Amino acid sequence: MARSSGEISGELFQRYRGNPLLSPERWPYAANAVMNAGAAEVDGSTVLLCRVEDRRGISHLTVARSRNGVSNWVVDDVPLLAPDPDLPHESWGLEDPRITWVEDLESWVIAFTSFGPGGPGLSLATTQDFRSVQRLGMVRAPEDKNGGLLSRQIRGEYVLLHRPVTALTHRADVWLSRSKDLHSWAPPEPVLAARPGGWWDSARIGIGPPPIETPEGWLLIYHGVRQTAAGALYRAGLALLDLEEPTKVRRRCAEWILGPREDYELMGDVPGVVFPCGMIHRPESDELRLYYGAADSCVALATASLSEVLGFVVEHGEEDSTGLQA
Ligand code: BMA
Repeated sequence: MARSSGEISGELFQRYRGNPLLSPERWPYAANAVMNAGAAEVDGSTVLLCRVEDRRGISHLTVARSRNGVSNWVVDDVPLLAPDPDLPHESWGLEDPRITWVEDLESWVIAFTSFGPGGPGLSLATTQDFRSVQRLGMVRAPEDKNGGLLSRQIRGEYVLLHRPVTALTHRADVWLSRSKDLHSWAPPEPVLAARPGGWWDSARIGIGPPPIETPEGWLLIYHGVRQTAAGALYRAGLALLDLEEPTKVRRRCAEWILGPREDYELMGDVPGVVFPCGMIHRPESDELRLYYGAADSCVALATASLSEVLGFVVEHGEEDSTGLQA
């Protein structure tokens, strides 16, 4: 695959030279922006479930497919998931999907933000083929977003990472909730907190793609926000969560691993945003493909070697001492 100059500079993730992969200009119907796509490998093809913002400002989720995951994208003419007029909590749009294959359900589980007058909440849906979906409804009330399910149960429970904002603390950190049936959920438990002061991830954080299971732990790529005089800067960082107790942060890297730098990340509806929601691991080549929204306008790709990323986070990450205390 053609890679950009990151390869020479020694960065962990290298941007695909053909970025952006998907943009509103090449969409089959009128759209303002295409961004923040969840990713899945389905029958040998890559499926990106894209957040598409229409020209009212309301988002829906539409599938784009590619045999090689980088080019020749074929985009559906109609959304897979669009706001249901009978559901007020979806009336302002569906956003930022994350996709997890859950073996014991023999389904993909899609976690997405459902936005309505009550604020952003977190909803789930399942699919077997990305051609039809079954809604499970809103599972976390506003304000909550950035949800992603782990791919297996832990001690008989599904685990959902998410980002509630509580009226009490006004903090925007990563928490997790557990459920035996994906319908009733135990109260959230804290996982990873925004770091105070001058840090790149000081204003708020949220997961990127659902973490992937590795021998070292759940590999988590998360987004962190810093407020600047020019607005919010969205970057991505790395952490490792304990395999059997994912509230324990085994490692967290100090530096971000991907931040806005290229024109398509710096210019758009919201300049200075990289927002990963999809990740695919290709074991045969050790490759990680990270699909991310850029400047809230298009979808881009960066790749890395999983073993290098794991080596990096184990060597350079520190045990997290900034996590929220329960
Ligand atoms: C977040 C989400 C994302 C968006 C990002 C930057 O709060 O709404 O969809 O990409 O802000 O604007």
